[in-house]
Amino acid sequence: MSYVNEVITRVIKENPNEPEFHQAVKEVLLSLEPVVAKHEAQMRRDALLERLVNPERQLKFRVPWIDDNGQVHVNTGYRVQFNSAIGPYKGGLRLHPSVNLGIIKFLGFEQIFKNSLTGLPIGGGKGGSDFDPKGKTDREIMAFCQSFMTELAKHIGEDTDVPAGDIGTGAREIGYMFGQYKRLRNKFTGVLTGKGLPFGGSLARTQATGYGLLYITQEMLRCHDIDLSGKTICVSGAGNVAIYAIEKAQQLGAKVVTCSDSTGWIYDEEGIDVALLKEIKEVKRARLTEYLAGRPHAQYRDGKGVWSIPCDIALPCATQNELHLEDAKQLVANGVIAVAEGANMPTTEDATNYFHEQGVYFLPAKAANAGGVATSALEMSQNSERLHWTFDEVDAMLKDIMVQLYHNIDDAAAKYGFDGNYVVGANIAGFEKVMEAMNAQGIV
Ligand code: NDP
Ligand code: 2IT
Repeated sequence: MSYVNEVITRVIKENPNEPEFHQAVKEVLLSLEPVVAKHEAQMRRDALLERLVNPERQLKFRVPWIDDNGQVHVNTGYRVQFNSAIGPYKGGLRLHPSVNLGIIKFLGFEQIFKNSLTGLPIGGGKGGSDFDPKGKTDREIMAFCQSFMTELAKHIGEDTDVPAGDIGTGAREIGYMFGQYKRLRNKFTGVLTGKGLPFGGSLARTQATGYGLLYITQEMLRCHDIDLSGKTICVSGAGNVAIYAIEKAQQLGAKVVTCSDSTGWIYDEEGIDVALLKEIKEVKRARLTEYLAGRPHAQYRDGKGVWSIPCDIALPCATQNELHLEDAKQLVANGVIAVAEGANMPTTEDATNYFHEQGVYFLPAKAANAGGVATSALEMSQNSERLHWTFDEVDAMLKDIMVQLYHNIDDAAAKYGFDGNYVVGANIAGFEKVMEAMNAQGIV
């Protein structure tokens, strides 16, 4: 058995019931075969891949909190500090009832390579809880966040581990967590990113993941002599990533016709009204059904379905494994030319393979959505130097990072004979830097 397959087999055996983690490890390690072939003896001797797939530290803790009626609830909190070879652990906190250790491990593992691809000094980590923020009052959210941070604070710090937002964690949650950290530590530091603007947040962080997704998609298309302007786009999701992907796509002259949440989806053939979407999701925290009140000509359907709408470009921006083989077949039959992942691992393995076979340009999450964490690293820089950069400064750096990132993964794919395969390119380019750092730091 090849070294890579030996390690995959061990991961599956030693981490039972964690299918998302197995999926992420398989996808990365299999595409590293050409690099492993060059360094196999040393990598085996140093157990490099075994160390890569084992988190440096994983924390699981109790989070008790009291609701508005005086009832006590108990959730489980997680932080997986996966790899600090190139910088302090960095990655978001997911608050969603589906959260478990395997999901946090898959996200933390992906984050190692994503963060490496940004070119900035950040290691990989991820955390969260099975707490469900839906339907909770602000006071209940605060009670949860304070309890969660009371334990998490013992393990993080501006030079150790810097959490941020993800599904269910936005500016409100980061604000409550920051307040509790400061109170516990008596220190005002950049220990979290995605903070509010008055207390160290970076301009353009809110927009960064969605905007970055469009910057890299535009650069990839430009390099294939395709203009993004005038294209029809299907987006899934209606959260932070989806909203700012839609906004930037429209600014660049494309038409986005769909969005979705966990109850249903919208098809607006005149183009999604992004101001209305922000009002529903960012202000009212309501369901997508409300969209029809503002746009009566649009269509709302329960369940899933955005990938049935004909489009040139598909941008999955909701959650993992939301775009299946049948969806990929329908998209290809409808003439899709490019898919770029705003969410983490939204495309299943067989759907990804199908896109490659059919010659669809495919940008994987660790490259396509790296703009969010890259801008988080820019927030860390501003906090360290106690300065505040303008929106245009941060946005220009974000754009440069995404353009550079595209060429980096394109070059890495070509170097190993996988021209145009950005999955292989991203995994190899992300890994090589981490491997070099791990080798230089000895067996740790
Ligand atoms: P939000 O919580 O802001 O939005 C998530 C959206 O996806 C909502 O519309 C939500 O619907 C929908 N959704 C979430 N889970 C499910 C599910 N299980 N089934 C169906 N729909 C679902 O999260 P973000 O926009 O921040 O995150 C979206 C994706 O992007 C995630 O994969 C995240 O890891 C990734 N990401 C986020 C970054 C960031 O900076 N925020 C950076 C890089 C990646 P509903 O509200 O009904 O639950
Ligand atoms: O998946 C991700 O990259 C994020 N949720 C953002 C992490 C961050 O630290 O900004």
